[in-house]
Amino acid sequence: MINDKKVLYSAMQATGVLHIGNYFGALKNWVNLSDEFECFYAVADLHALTIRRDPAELRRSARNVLMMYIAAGLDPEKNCIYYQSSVPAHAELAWIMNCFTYIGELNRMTQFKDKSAKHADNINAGLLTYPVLMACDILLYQADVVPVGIDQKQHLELTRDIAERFNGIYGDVFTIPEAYIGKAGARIMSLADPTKKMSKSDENQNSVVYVLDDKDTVIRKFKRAITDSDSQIIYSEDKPGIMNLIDIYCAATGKAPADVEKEFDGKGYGEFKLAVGETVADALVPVRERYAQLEKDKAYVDGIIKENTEKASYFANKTLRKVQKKVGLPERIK
Ligand code: ATP
Ligand code: LTN
Repeated sequence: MINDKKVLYSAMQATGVLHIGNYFGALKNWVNLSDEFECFYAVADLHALTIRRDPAELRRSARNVLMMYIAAGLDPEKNCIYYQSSVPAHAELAWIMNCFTYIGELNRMTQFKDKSAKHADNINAGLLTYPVLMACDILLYQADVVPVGIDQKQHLELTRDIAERFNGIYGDVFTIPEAYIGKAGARIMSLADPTKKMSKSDENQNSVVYVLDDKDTVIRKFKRAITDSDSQIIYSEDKPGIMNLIDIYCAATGKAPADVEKEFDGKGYGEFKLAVGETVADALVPVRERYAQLEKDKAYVDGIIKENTEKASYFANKTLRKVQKKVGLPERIK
């Protein structure tokens, strides 16, 4: 507990600029949590290093994610927004917790298996120990709840296992976190292949709608979205392309799929795609405007980063010192 509130922790990898899946599926839902929880949101830039990156591109995407947090409406006075790499306690605890995690556990992680298959020429140790660093992100802040997508649930279960193992040996050092599955955030699929999720790292730019895309680009991408050859707007597993567009429309308007079916009854795909494109583009306008302001105000953003890094470091170091003491590392002489 911090300030009598439960602690909430989440992060996004700095692997590219954010898209509407990140926004509607995660970020937009985070905005309403800051009254109930003491919230920490990191930009996971260390995690992004598991894949070879251009240094300038990594720096840009880390800054993009951080500013996007604020532009989406996370108040940086209430939410601690920071770069993971700026709080060295993450990397320090990760070494210690690596020694409490079994290779067998890490080998079983489906993300490791998927990413190893995708990057067969670079199966580095970081890819394997990725979930340990993620566990440390969470455990350092004694987080109670962690909002994550379904793909990260296995990592959260591992986090609990490692924390319980450590607590079993040394006493109650870590809070055992729970996955927080809030109001169902839509899982948004690729516009080019509605069986695949929309992803930052997708090479096909037309399959992904970025939060910073301008109105014309958003509309053009939706016009080109892959659908079936039928013409009825029905929410059905048999029509994954249309189902995805209905989900996106619902996420942008707050409507239910049944209402959307009624609204577009008797209308064609062309009209529907245009409506989705316009609605999404309009929903993104305030975020884009706020982002543009932040881009101009470097001093303001830098000030936020400095303050929040200090706040994060304070809580992280408290846990790290406790762990170091428990395992028997020498006390640091100040
Ligand atoms: P990458 O391509 O690098 O895997 P990503 O676009 O899948 O990136 P993450 O950094 O893994 O994004 O996820 C950040 C957050 O956004 C997570 O909470 C995740 O659940 C959510 N998210 C990512 N993609 C989608 C999507 N297509 N639909 C809904 N939520 C999503
Ligand atoms: N692995 C997560 C990003 C992430 C995270 C975290 C999420 C890094 N550290 C801590 C929650 C808590 C992802 O790929 N979405």
